[in-house]
Amino acid sequence: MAQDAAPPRGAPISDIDPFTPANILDPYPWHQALRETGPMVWLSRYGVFMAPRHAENFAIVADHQTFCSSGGVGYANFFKEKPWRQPSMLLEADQPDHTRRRAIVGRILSAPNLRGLKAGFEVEANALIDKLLDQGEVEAVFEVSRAYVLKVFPDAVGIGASGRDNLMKYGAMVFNAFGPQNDIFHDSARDLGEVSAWIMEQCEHKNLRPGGLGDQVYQAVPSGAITADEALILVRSFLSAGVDTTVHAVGNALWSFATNPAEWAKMKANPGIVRTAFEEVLRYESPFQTFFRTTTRDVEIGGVMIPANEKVMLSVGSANRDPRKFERPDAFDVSRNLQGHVGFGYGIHACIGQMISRLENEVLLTELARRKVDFEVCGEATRTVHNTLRGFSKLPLRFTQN
Ligand code: OVM
Repeated sequence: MAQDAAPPRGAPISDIDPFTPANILDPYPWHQALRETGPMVWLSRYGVFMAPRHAENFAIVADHQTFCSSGGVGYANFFKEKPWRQPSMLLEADQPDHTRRRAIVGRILSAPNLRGLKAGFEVEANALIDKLLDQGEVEAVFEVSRAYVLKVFPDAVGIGASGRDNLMKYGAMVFNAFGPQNDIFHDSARDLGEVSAWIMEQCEHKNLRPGGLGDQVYQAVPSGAITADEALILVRSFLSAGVDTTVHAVGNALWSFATNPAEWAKMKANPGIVRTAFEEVLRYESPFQTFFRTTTRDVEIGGVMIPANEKVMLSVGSANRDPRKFERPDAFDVSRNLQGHVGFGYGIHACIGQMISRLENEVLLTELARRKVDFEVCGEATRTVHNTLRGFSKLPLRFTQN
């Protein structure tokens, strides 16, 4: 399993395996252990360096020339092995192509261009809340996170109403594929051919609603800014990255507030704090936990020498709970200073969908708070065993209005 890199001399070594089900379900103790082991730790099971602290996570993503993305942002090194799918034109690309494409998609996903979506999201959120109050007890992953995100996001992109469960299946493959090729990945990839074919069909221009976010990508083709082939794979990015992440974020937000009722009380008293509150959810329970970069040259960081063409693992989850950066990092506190959290990444590859993710989450949380809805965990919550994403597969909640 380990890559072919030689074990480093003098660097701290750990045999912790971040990708066992037990370590996935309970990452914070071993994150802490690794942060205390050193600024860069050699993971002997995988033959990669990992950055457990905030400072190195930040420095690595800031230096996109040394720590590149075209080698893939998962454990697999695309310079040494064939990617499992055609690489993303944004995520798994470097300058200058990345920059050119990002300019187009970034404008489409910018706050001003998304403003028109808010009223519709509010209608959906309120219809959902009516239903939740009617039902009382619900399994929130299915009936809140998925129901809401699978409605509003694909509608915004402009794909059809049927078959949307394929988006969940595809997201599971895409994000598990950033980890090692373990059982978790293989289980998620069982219907790979069928699901990928469905996804690619949705990305065709003729299948996208005129005026939707997907169609807007194709509108950049005639000017020559991007090619039609690029447009297809850029729309695929919407469907790859925009669903599972946000579904997990909604679930993590509900869990964080349900288990920290004093923080929810602050939200009900002042729904205007939703902006910071959602950022705190991303810090406290980061949906996107880990990713990788590939070195383009020999580089020294955190006191270790990393040779060229090696994978480096970054831990968003660990960086966001580093006590060197955040006071009382294990407390969920919507009043804290969140400057520098890396829940949406940082630098030229920072999450391009962050404005629509915020819009979806902020609308739902604002409407729940404004309507003085309370929710508590009313059964056994089950976390997802997932190579990259942190969230729930079952979250029973009881909704009441006070
Ligand atoms: C993409 C893509 C897929 C998964 C995640 C992501 C976190 C991007 O296809 O561009 O960003």
